[in-house]
Amino acid sequence: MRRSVRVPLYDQIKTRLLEEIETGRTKPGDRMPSERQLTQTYGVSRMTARQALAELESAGYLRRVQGKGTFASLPRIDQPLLTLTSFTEDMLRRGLKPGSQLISADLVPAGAQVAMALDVPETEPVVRIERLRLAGDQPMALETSHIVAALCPGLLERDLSVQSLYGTLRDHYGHHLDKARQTLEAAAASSYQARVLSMREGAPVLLMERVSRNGEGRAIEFAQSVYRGDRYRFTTELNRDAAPEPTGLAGHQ
Ligand code: 16G
Repeated sequence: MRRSVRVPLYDQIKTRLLEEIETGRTKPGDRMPSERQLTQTYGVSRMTARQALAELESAGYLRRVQGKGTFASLPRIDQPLLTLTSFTEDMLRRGLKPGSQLISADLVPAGAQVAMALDVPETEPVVRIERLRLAGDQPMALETSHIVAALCPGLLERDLSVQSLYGTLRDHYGHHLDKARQTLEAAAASSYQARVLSMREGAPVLLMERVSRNGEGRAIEFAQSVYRGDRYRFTTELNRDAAPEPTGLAGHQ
């Protein structure tokens, strides 16, 4: 290993092992190297090896099983449900490499559901983009975005397998997304979703629908996303407002 002066050794080992897991070269359940093996492979002290493993364990990338050894695992992405962020931003914030595979990009009439979400007539042409979203090489979500074509001329020619959609909408079309309304529900992966997301058919997925609006309240994007149920956990902060006392519950404390 190249001994970098700025990045501590345990951090370099941790990054190596993490890459192995995130790229799928080491699969969940595979045995991880022991402290002793790490000291031999990288020529580091036992303390350094221990620290690398401890950090991976606390980040959920490995599990120690008493008497059996240490095994790789994939943690869930803990996603707050309070801020309007893009997939690219979400992955970067977690130190993961965002990626996309473009499945399809077409110009289609909005149709009833999209028309209602984007406040346009059903015949309005919309750009429909279907992408598989990746963290490293791991499939995380299948996203279908709809944007009114008149709001983004030339969008179909842009390479959205390498560019962020939100970044493109902002930088090339001046659409700053300010707020969004999102719903979340559980479902079972269809055979198509299972194949694309490398899951078993019927495995749990989370369906999200999001309508994002600009500062003037105009609907810019309607997205339908299917997230792997085994890789995501959504977190939200709850405040107890000064809600009105429920009536008719006398006797309940
Ligand atoms: C998020 C959004 C999606 C949007 C995408 C843009 C949900 C739940 N999430 O994943 O609407 O299209 O970010 O990501 O729908 P990008 O800017 O990285 O392309």
